[in-house]
Amino acid sequence: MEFLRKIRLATPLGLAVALLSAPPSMLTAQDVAVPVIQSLPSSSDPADGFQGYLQLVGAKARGEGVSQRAIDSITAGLSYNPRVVSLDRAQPGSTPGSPPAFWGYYAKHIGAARINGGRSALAENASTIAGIEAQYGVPAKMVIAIWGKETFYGKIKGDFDLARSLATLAYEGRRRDLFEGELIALMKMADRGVPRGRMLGSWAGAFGNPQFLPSVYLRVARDGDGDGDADIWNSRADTFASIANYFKDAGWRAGEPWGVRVSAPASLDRSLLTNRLESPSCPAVHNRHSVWKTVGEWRALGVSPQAPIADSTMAVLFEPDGVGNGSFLLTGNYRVILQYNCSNYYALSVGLLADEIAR
Ligand SMILES: [Ca+2]
Repeated sequence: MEFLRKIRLATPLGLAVALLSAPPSMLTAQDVAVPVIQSLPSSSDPADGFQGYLQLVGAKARGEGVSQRAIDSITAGLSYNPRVVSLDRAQPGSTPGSPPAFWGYYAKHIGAARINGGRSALAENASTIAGIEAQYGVPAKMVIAIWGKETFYGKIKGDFDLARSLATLAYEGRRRDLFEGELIALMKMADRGVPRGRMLGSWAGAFGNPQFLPSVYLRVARDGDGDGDADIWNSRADTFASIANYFKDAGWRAGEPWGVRVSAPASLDRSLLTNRLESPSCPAVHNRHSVWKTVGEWRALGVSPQAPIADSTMAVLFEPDGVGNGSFLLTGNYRVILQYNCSNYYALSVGLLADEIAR
């Protein structure tokens, strides 16, 4: 079996299946050993083929107009990083059954240090962030909250080589389309003049104060301080402008909150409020929200907002930990936070952190 296991690891899947599915009476070790061993690489190291794969991605990038110089600057000397793959495989998947409690998550991720850090950041950058709020129509507290949630106000940006991480994750193949596209986007960043030495970030390829992926950087990063460089690693003004531009691009409506805490009567029949439309994107997140109603309609059902919100605003009801454990009305702007990271706990934490920062 050891022999067959090696075949399975080291040969193309189709060949291994053909060999393994042959009737045992037709196979002897010698029958299969000669042709198979000749086609095997010298070891079953997952890094075999990595350099060849980089050549293929380089050719694709050339087809998209990336310069040879940028391709070389990203791929030269690159090696497969097994640590990135083990980190990726250690990611918790979605577990069936009841989701974990929101308030436990919130207490773990949004403590006094993050709230106080946000208040200080808002005060220290008051004039810069006010200008960006005026230009993009996105509240300063939202921009600061994203910065705080993503990198603890710039303290944890990651020092993995982005090219190496993205190339490894693309080659490993579990989500090849995503990571190969991001690797080519990184090459395009090099063509835009982003220095190779600045290209550091998380093991999963997100970088800088806002933890953008390369494709997001290309689409929404902005120069906030006017030096011609969208430096979201080192410049606060560039960071704030880029986060605000992300929100604006995702459809943030100025003057509308992300949502509000509400008190909702226990007698409210939640079964009549279930949303039966399947969302095309991350349905598990959206399925936990109710149908849309105006705030005025919610008020008529006895739902009472704890902060100002216009009666004409459309909102869904969300009770992450069930009836009596915290209720929220969420607006279209909550969906904008979900576009940053499609997780209810992420988006709700960012919204509540923003409100605490501005309190
Ligand atoms: Ca700049």
